[in-house]
Amino acid sequence: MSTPKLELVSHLLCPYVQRAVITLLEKDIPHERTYIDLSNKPDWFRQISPLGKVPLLKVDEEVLFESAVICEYLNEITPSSLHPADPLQKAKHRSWIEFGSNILNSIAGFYNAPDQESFEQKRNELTNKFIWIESSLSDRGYFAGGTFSLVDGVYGTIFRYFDIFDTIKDFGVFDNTPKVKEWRQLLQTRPSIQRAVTEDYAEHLLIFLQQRKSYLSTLI
Ligand SMILES: N[C@@H](CCC(=O)N[C@@H](CS)C(=O)NCC(=O)O)C(=O)O
Repeated sequence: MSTPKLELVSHLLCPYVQRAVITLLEKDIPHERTYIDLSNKPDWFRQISPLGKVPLLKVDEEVLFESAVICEYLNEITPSSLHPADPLQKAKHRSWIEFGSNILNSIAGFYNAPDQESFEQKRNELTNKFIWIESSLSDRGYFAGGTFSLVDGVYGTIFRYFDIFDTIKDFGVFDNTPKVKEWRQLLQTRPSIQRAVTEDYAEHLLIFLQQRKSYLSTLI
């Protein structure tokens, strides 16, 4: 199958966009990226985005939405797979990808928490979610061991938040999850994960966190 013309409609900070970028980079797929301002959505974007969300993938004249769908499509139109072949293992990877989206909700709760009490609640929620992952991780290497999979990309974008949170304070979220800690370090070295954001990502994220006017903002 020849690769169609691909354009990823993106936002500088969006972790779901990063999932798609990581897949594009892992699979070495030529594409264009267009960044939009979600606080001032262009009309052309509103007209093609059914949920008003990024990422969107324009495929020639067609439009795909939802990061999971986009990643699966990109994975399928190119050789080799970023999923295990075994149906049960593949389904498990998809479950943990979904869990990753749920963690992103907890992360949003963490940086938006208005006071110390709700902040602590969200910190504990995150700690407990990583304890769940600890029990599903392989003993060494990537999620499934030796091979990088879509699920690894998802968690690479999650850990990127903690790279910035760590510059504010050590919140101890990974204190009881040694395998997750090692996995996080390994993912930091993966070129597709490093290159899934622009060079000024950290600056933008810090400004975004300051603007929350949340408990975390007061610690910055
Ligand atoms: N389930 C969606 C979630 C995408 C999503 O939440 N994108 C956010 C940015 S990270 C968005 O576009 N929000 C719309 C807005 O802020 O108005 C996916 O996996 O693609």
